[in-house]
Amino acid sequence: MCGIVGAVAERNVEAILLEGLRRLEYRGYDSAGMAVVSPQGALQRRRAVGKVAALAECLGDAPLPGRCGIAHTRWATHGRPSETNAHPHQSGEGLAVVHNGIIENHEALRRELVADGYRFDSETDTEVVAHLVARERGRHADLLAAVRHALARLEGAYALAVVSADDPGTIVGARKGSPLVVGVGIGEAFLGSDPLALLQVTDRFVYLEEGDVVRLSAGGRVEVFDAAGAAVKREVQTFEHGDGAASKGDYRHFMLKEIHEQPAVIAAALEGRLGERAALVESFGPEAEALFSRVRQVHIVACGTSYHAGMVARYWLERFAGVPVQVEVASEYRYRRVVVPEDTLFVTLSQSGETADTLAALRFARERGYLASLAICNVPGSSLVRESDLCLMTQAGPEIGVASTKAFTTQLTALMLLTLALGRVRDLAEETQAELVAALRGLPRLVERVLALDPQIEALSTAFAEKHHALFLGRGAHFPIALEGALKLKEISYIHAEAYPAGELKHGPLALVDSEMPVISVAPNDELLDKLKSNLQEVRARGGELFVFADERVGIEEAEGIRVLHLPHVHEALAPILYTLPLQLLSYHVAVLKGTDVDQPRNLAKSVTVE
Ligand code: HGA
Repeated sequence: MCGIVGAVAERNVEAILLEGLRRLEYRGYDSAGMAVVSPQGALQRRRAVGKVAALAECLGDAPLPGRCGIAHTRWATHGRPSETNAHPHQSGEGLAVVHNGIIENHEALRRELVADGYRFDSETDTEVVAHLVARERGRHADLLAAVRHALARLEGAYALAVVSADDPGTIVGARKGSPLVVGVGIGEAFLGSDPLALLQVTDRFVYLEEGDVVRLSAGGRVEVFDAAGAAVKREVQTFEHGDGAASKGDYRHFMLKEIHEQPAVIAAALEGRLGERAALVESFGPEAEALFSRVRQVHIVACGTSYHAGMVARYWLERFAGVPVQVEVASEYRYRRVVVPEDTLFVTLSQSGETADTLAALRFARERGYLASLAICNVPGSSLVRESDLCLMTQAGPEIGVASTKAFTTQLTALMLLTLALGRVRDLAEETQAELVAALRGLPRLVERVLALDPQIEALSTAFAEKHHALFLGRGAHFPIALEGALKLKEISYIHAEAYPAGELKHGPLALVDSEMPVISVAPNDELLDKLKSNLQEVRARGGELFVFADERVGIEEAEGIRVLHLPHVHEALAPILYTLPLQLLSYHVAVLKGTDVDQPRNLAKSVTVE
């Protein structure tokens, strides 16, 4: 999704802004732009379609000197990707705006502004903000007052940054529904839609809250005002993950690096949360024990990969904690007339904690009489975390690859902790708790062993490079893993992939199976193994080529038309986590063979902050 960077410094800001945009590239975008107020007090702008490198080239030819500026990477929602639609948007020659989000009443505002004599150059919703602020600037003494009055007219979601030639050395930012952080420097101040954009200049951040407006001015001055307009102090927080997270290290792609980080981040997700023989319920917060003992139902709401994690959790929570569970995608849930039984826990899952639909679902749920809300999230200080009653951080560290990998397996780890915590207060047998705790402790080591199979998985990937379709099969808690495997393949290799519960095969998808349709199946050693084996025979009998990831103990061996990769034996409850890895690696290698943009697949964006 779109990215914002802003800087007011004692030096030229072009390089800072450009580096900030490069660091936001991972989020997915279609065009980029920058506006800087020159030493002579003139506002100048450059924009380019495509990558930040294209903007850099344009700046190489025509630099933007100046100590105050804003920049943006755009992921189009209103108006096609083009130079005219790229941000910053200007009103006249003197004022420029960058915006993340959607202005829902833009049509009405556009009509009003056109009637007032404003000329629109773009098809975007954002341009109304530029003209609105410019109109208000004519009526008020400074940019801050003008932005505040303009905000009062906006409906929808935004993170904004505004500069004006009439207010040199000043940036005004605002957030409502889209994240925005202030980077605190020495004698300089920065703005970013994600702290990662600014780690080259600072590690100290103020996370703006809903409705906040901020003014950055010369000398590093930062003034924050809340939604009511009162000056407020917001805590300055130090970013703990270091800047290494934003570099690929020795890996060819962020995705590969993040896949290989999984043993470490799963261990981090468990750290301090396991006792000798049981999970520590208080990891979910001091009130968790009292709340969890009242839980009689769980509703899980999420999007994309996080939704698949929620689907796995349903199997775990029902089996080990004995609670009924509903799992739903947030974009559907938020528009449904949900019936909430008494004492239902509302759980949201999101890597970024800013996923627009999930956040809206949480806000919608607040009015529905849930017992409490729990966010399982990777970004501390994110909106989802701040607005939920309880939270559990997944500790995956920044995830840059658009296709989620380590965020998913750490979500699953966190959900197993939730299962154990709810199980504990609901009398799950102590022996079972101890067995699962021991299995969790051994999980990072097993994940390392699966990663060591990478060369074999890479060898398998050659069979997919020329294919146009693939079918993923799984049963029980591995059906969502099959869904996640298909999603990964679609996202980064653009091969059409579908996933089915293996038992559904003969109810339709079997008609698709022939030698051109590779079928991938995960076959852990669980109670459904024999049933799965029969389903695999059904595929073989129709000439389908099978790729099976199987437990080393299940006795599925290679034969004509069946390629088998054996995985180390794992406690069957944790198998969904382990079996995710070969599917991630397979998609990765297929995408590399196909030469796609692995970390930034076409049309997709990281952290989907618009509806
Ligand atoms: N609506 C604006 C910004 C889109 C956005 O935030 N994407 O993530 C546009 O279309 O330019």
